[in-house]
Amino acid sequence: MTILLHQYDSSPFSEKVRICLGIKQLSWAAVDQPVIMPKPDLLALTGAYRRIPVMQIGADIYCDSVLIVRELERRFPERTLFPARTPGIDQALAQWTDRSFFQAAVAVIFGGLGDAVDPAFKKDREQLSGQPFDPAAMRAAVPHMAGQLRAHAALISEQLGDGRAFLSGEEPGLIDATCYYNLWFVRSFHAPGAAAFEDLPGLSAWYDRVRGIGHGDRSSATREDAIAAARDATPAEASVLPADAALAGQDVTVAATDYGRDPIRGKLVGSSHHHWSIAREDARAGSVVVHVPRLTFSLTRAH
Ligand SMILES: N[C@@H](CCC(=O)N[C@@H](CS)C(=O)NCC(=O)O)C(=O)O
Repeated sequence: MTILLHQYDSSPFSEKVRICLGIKQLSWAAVDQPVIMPKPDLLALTGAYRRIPVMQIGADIYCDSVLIVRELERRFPERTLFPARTPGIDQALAQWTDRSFFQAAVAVIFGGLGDAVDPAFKKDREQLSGQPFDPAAMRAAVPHMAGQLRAHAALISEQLGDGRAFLSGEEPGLIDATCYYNLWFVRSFHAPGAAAFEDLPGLSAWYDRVRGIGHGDRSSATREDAIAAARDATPAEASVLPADAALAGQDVTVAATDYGRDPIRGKLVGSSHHHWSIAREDARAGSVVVHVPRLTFSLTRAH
């Protein structure tokens, strides 16, 4: 079954996944979704989750880059994302890159762009985050945030200090993708912001090596094709952890706890220490199972 990645090209979290697809040299198809709401074709698959990226394999829908890369490694173990055999700590690194490091990159980009940001985008992101999108405050924060960005990037430079090609050693892995995408985001959307990091020893050469990995064998598919692929497929077998037995088959909601918290409703059909799987029916996509990570999501029994 084809790997479909619901994404848009300017999405940094999608870039994390695209580099992982490149490391594994996989074939996949990009399904481009809108950058702002509404996203009816994405929500037909996820139920409510609006963020990007989302990976679809048949009728299995994987939300959040953290769970997407875990699932890629599970299904396609060749060319491992964990070349140093430290999968736990490598995946834990997302709690750094996707939060404080990402926030510094966002602040440098949008503070630098200032009033050039599209009003519809601003309004959408205010709804997404529940916070005002305030260009003046962002601009005022740029000197501090550029310093933060440099401090984050200096950790990458330090890791490269012994002359290694990639962050784990001579082979690229998930940690290269997770550390790379924030710098890619700044370089791509507010090039002057890259002054905060590009002179750090080893950084630019490593950046070019990670960029050189590429995105694997990319094609594209339409949103209609993706919905048809879900409708024509049967979700993979799932099982629930013994600790979650009381919730098995029950109506639940799961939602992100940081931003874009729209709750996904369905029946709990699978779980592990790392994820929950929710079965739902959709008028267009048929029977699908939506998978979310446990970390940064919550689960509530529906009443
Ligand atoms: N923790 C999520 C964060 C995803 C995220 O914030 N994605 C951005 C785009 S890179 C997003 O969805 N923005 C709002 C939107 O596109 O509607 C992940 O790792 O996938």
